[in-house]
Amino acid sequence: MSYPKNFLWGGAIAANQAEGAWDIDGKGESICDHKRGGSLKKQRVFDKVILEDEYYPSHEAVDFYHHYKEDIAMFGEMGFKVFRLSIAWSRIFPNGDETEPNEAGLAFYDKVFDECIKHGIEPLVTLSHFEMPYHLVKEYNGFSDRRVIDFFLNYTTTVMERYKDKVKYWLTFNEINFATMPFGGLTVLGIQNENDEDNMALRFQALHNTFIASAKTVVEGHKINSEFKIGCMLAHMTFYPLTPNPEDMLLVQQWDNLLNNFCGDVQVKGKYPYFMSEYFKDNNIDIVFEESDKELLKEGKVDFYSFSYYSTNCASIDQGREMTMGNLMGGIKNPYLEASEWGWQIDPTGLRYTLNKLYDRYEVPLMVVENGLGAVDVVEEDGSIIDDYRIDYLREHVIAMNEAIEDGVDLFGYTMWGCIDLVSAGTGEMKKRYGFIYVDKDNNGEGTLKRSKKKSFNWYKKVIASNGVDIA
Ligand code: P53
Repeated sequence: MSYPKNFLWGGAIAANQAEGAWDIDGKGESICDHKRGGSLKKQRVFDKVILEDEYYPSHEAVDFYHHYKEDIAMFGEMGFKVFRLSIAWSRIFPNGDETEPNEAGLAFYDKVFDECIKHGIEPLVTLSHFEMPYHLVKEYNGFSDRRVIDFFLNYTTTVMERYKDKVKYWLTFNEINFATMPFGGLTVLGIQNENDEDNMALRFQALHNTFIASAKTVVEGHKINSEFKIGCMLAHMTFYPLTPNPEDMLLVQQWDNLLNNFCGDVQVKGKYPYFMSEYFKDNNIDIVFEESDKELLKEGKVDFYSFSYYSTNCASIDQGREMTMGNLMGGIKNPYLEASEWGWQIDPTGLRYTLNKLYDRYEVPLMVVENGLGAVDVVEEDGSIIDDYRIDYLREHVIAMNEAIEDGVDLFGYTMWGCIDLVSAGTGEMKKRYGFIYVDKDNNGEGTLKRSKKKSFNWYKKVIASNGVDIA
């Protein structure tokens, strides 16, 4: 086994899926606060105005806002070296376009980071995890308006300045590459067009503006503290050709370029890749670059590449194949893989492949900042939760990462997604659970919010204590 000595083991959450306290201490509404609960079969409804009688899972979530001490203590008990969380932008700038921050919001994260430090845990902060203040959607149509770049910079420099001695690791935009697909328009970029129609040209322009916001954050961050490590974050979508048909292979390459390599190249290499020119031409997209943009992208290259990895999918030019729900991509079922109850195909070997592929392309340190199994857990009579299926999933991925490290990949950390149960981003459910820590709450919002350890809690504790050796 060969995990490096200072490997960053830990877990990850996002503010909107865990904190709750959606309108407390001056917090403004964010995009997520407008989403109702759904399920695998029922899409989440987005209400432009929050309705009295509807249930919005983010409003209370698992109330990390009031339980953070207890939760971080449990992460400490597991031996976490790192804890990934996001700052809710609308806690700091409730509308997004104010000039002065909300002190109560800043004070909350001071307490959270102090608690992490007390337990020897390094915080890793996502600056934007699907959480733009909703006011910026309504008034500016999100990042389609360049003024939002300045609002974002005001927010990021405020928090980086405030926490410069407490936080060293930062990520700019969560799963930024979702913006290459229509559903990322609102989620990542904050664009909401009439009738919710997708406007491709506007979406790719907004993505460009988001790249600029990210690059400027990197540049300013390094000025605030030269020790900062600032990364990008992508939902890596790994595809295999369904058959040896060369057309399938070509399709994989084209999807990989658009869905993964485009955003990765801009943020790591600091320039638009050659293959996007043809795509833009074919789709009548003409990206407006302001004078200094090219230079900025070059200056604002990230220090490391991070990504989420849950599953893989197949691609085939023959459209009639059975689809899975994995990665919202409508990929095709792989006959060699099992899927989770939510249709996400489980593929640890694909993680080793993906790590090698990314390291070959970028030659920068990599971090897996999301990975895990969303599953239904059963609480036994005596209160125990025997989640062997989760342990099996994680063990296989821990082995795959180890193999990638042996292959020579520079992988420096791993944060398991949803280390404490939280609201699912895709479906809004509580019952799609990821945690080592169970939270007593159901899909309708009922429950005591009491925390308890699952079997995987002690398993992960051993994994960390042995630095990835004791994985039985
Ligand atoms: P949930 C879809 C596909 C891959 C990653 O997802 C995704 C999504 C969005 O649902 O998002 C990331 O909760 C995201 C997290 C999210 C996690 O994956 O749908 O960064 O916010 O919770 C898992 O099971």
